[in-house]
Amino acid sequence: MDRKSFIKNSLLAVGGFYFLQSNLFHAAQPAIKQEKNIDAPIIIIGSGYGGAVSALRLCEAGKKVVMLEMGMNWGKSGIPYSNLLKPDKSAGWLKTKTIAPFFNIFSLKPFTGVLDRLDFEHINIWVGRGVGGGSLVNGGMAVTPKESYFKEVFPNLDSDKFYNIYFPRARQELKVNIISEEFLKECPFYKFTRVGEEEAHKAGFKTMRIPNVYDFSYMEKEYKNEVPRSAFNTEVIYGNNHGKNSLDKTYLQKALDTGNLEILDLHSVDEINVNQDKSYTLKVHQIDTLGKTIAEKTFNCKKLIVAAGTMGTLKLLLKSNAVNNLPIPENLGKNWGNNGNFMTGRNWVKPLSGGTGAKQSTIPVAGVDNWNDPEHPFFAEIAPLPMGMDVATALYLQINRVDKKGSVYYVDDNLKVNWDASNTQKMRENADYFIKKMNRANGGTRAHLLFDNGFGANICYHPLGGCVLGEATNEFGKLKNHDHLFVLDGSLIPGTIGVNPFVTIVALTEYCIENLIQNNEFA
Ligand code: FAE
Repeated sequence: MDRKSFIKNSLLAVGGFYFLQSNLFHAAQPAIKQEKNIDAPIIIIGSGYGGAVSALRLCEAGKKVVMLEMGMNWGKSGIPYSNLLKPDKSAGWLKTKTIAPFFNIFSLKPFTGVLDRLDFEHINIWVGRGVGGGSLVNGGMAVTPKESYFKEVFPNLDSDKFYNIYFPRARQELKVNIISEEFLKECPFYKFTRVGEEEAHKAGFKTMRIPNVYDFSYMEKEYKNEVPRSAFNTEVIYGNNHGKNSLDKTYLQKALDTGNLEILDLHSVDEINVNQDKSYTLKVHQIDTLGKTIAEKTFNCKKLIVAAGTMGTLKLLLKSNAVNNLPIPENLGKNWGNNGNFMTGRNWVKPLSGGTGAKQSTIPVAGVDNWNDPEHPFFAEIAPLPMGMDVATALYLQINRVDKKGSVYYVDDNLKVNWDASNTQKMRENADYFIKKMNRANGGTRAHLLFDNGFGANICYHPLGGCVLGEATNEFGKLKNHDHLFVLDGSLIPGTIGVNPFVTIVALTEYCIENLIQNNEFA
C-alpha cells in the first residue's frame, strides 16, 4: 500500500468508525438544534447591573433590545433558592459541592445554580448567574463611594454631576433604604452588628451605617413572623426568596414593562465576530438546566453591548480576539483589581456573653470606616456568619486601596489572572493591624478556624477593571477600535472604588447610556 492510499484507507476506516459511533450517539441524545442568523437590532450580553440599566434606558427610548443571559430566569422557573444551612442544587453553577468561602461540606447535584466561583491560582472570584446577575447573590450593600476617592479613581469625570444626578438616580431605581436604629437596637438577629460596632468603638475605630436594597420594612415583618422569612432564614449568597430588591424586581422589570425587551436565559455567548459592514455576529449556545447544549445559534446585530460582568466581559473580548481576531485595544485586561477585597475575622469573640448571636440576619448594615487613616486606610463590612448556632466569631470583608494592580489575559483556551501575594501585601498589613487592635481592646484571636492563618487573601467578590473607562473605551464606554460595540459593567472601574461597587456600576452606566443615546449611537 503506498502512502496516499494508506491515508485514504485509514481515513475511511476512522470515518466509518466515527459514523457508527456518532449514529449510536445521536440515537441516544436529542439532536442539537442549529439556528442561524437570528437578527436583532441591539443585543446586550449579560443581565447584571450594567446590562439591566442599559436595557431600561434603551427600551424607554423606544429601542427593541434582546438580552442574552447564560444563567436561568429564576422568577419564571418557579424554582426556589436555597439557604446557607440547607443548600440544594440551585446553590451552585454546575458544581458537585457547595462553593461558599468556607465550610463546603454539602454535596450538590449539578444544575445551572445561581452562584459560581472562578478559580485562579492566587484568587477565587465569586459571581452570580441568572437574570439579575450579581444582584441575585450579593449582600445588597448599596454604598456610594467617598467623593474624594471617586475623584481620585475617575479624575476626568465631573463628580458634581455624579453626586447630584447619577448616584441619587441609581439609589432611587435600586430602592436603597436604611434599617431603623430602633429595630437594629432590639432585634436579636443583629447582635453581631451591635457587638461589632461596640468592639470597634472600644478599639478606637469609627463605624458607619450601611444602606441596602433589602426592604427593611419587609424585614421588620419577618421578625414578627407576618411574612415568610428570608434574611432571617439564612438566605443570601444562594439567592433570596423574599425581601431583596434584586434587579429582576427593579431595572429589569421596568424594562420588560415597556414591551421592548426580550430576555433569553440559558443562552451563553461564546464568541464575537465583527463583520465587514461593522455589524456583529455572535456564536451562542443554549443549554438545559444540566448544562447540556440543546441548540447552537448565530445572532446578528448592528449594535452590541457587552455587560457580562468584569470576568465575563474580559473573557469574551480576549477570547474573540484570540480565535477570531476581534480588534481590541492594547490595554484590554490591564488595570484590573480585586477592589481591595480581603476577608478576615476573629474567633473567641465574647464567648461568655452569648458571642455574636446564634441567629443572624444575612444582611449587613454596618462597617468600620478607617479610610482616612493615611497609614492603614480601609473600610470593613461587619459581616454576618449565620451558622444556626453561636460560633463566637466576627467576620469582616475588608475593602482596601489597590496599590498594585493586576491584569487578565487569555492563553491556551483559558482566562488567566496575573495576581499573586505581592498584590495583596498591603491589604494583609491592614488586616493584621485591624485584627490586632480589635483583639487588644476586646480579646479574641485571629480567625484561624475560618481561614489559613486567619486571612482570606484569595476571596474576591468585587473583580473590577480591565476595560477601563477612557482607557480601553472612549469617555462613554464605546470600545476603542469599534464603532458599534459598547462595554457597560464593572470592567469600566479601574480595579478599585473603595466601597462595595454596584451603586457605582449603576451610576456609571446611567451616565454612559444617557450620553450614548443623546449622541445617537443607537439610532
Ligand atoms: P454581573 O452582575 O456579574 O452580571 C453579569 C451577567 O452576565 C451575569 O448574569 C452572567 O451570568 C452573565 N454572563 C457572563 N458571561 C456571559 C456570557 N458569555 N453569555 C451570556 N451571559 C453571560 O456584572 N456589591 C455590592 O455593591 N454590594 C454587596 O453587598 C455585594 N455583595 C456581593 C456578594 C457576593 C457573594 C458577590 C459574588 C458579589 C457581591 N457584590 C456586591 C458585587 C456585585 O454583585 C458585582 O460587583 C456586580 O454584580 C457586578 O455587576 P456587573 O454588571 O459588572
